Amino acid sequence: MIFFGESMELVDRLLAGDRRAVARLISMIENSEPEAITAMSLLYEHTGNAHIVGITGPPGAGKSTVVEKLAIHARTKGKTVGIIAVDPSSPFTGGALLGDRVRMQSVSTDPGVFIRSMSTRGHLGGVAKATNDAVRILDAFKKDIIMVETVGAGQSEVDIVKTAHTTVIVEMPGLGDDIQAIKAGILEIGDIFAVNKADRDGVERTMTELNTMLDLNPTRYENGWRPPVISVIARESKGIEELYNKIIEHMEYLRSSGEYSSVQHVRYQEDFMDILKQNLTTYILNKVIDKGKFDELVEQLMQHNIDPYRATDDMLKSILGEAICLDMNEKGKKPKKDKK
Ligand SMILES: Nc1nc2c(ncn2[C@@H]2O[C@H](COP(=O)(O)OP(=O)(O)OP(=O)(O)O)[C@@H](O)[C@H]2O)c(=O)[nH]1
Ligand SMILES: [Mg+2]
Repeated sequence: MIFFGESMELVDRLLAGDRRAVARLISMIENSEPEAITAMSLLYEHTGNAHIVGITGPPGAGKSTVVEKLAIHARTKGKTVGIIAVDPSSPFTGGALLGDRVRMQSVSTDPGVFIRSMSTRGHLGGVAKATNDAVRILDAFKKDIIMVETVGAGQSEVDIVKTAHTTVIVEMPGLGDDIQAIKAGILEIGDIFAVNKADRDGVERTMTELNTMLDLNPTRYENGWRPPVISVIARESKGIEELYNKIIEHMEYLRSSGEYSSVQHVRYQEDFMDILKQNLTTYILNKVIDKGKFDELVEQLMQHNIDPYRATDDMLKSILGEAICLDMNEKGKKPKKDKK
């Protein structure tokens, strides 16, 4: 348990550049410690400066390698870097070859780089919210570019990249027929497509396919940014400078076109909504536990004395004092069919 003064001290240390304070606060977020909220609230005024880059794509496409090389390149440009990997199998958590991990370690000893992996398990408020908080912490920690790596598979990954300014999709050649299905979802969210492992066969074909699919569906960018498709050999740092330049170009485009404010609108809206949802859920669930009515209703459900919709309505009515189940008529019952 830490108190207000301690939260304040933690934030002061973080703002003064203490890496251990950053690690501690992210852990508090991961463990859903209520005291973390005080710290996050105090941090808030120091956030809003970082360029947030989502890096996603299929498993093993080379996302971590791309992230690492981008970080090295960004450092040569004098930028500080924060990296968050939301993936249990990522090299950051030790799932990959030793060689990758050693290289990661060399980046992580650079005081201008902060790397953190986040487990996808066990977040009461959802992994997207925990990640957003971690991003904000690194933002307040004055990292210029924050990269968030996720495996592009489920909804939570999409939620995470929704809050990025620039989303890079890392692809690789040779995904076969599955590629159409995979791409359908990612075309909507990608600002830049990096086809990695260009040292292998089939990179041209993958690039052509991506370009064709982008051209088939130009509504998203007809008046603005057309997502570029570039080839990369991350392992050899080839194409990394071009990728980095595209990321910077995209940010400049966002600012000069005014799209930045609509991206920010979505980011702040999602963020606010996440916190609202989490607090509301906690509030309601605490009441459910307090009232002890939950078990009673489960019993009735088992007896088929009540249906789950009606049970939810009853439960919420007893907590909030009003019906919020909109499908029910004014008596709170389904209308009976007229008998003929
Ligand atoms: N041939 C080739 N292999 C590469 C290249 N870049 C990365 N790899 C290898 O691909 C494998 C996966 O790379 P990662 O960077 O861990 O890929 P990832 O997308 O982060 O993987 P997950 O996080 O597990 O989904 C590793 O063995 C890398 O060494 C490349 O440009 N060419
Ligand atoms: Mg990875």
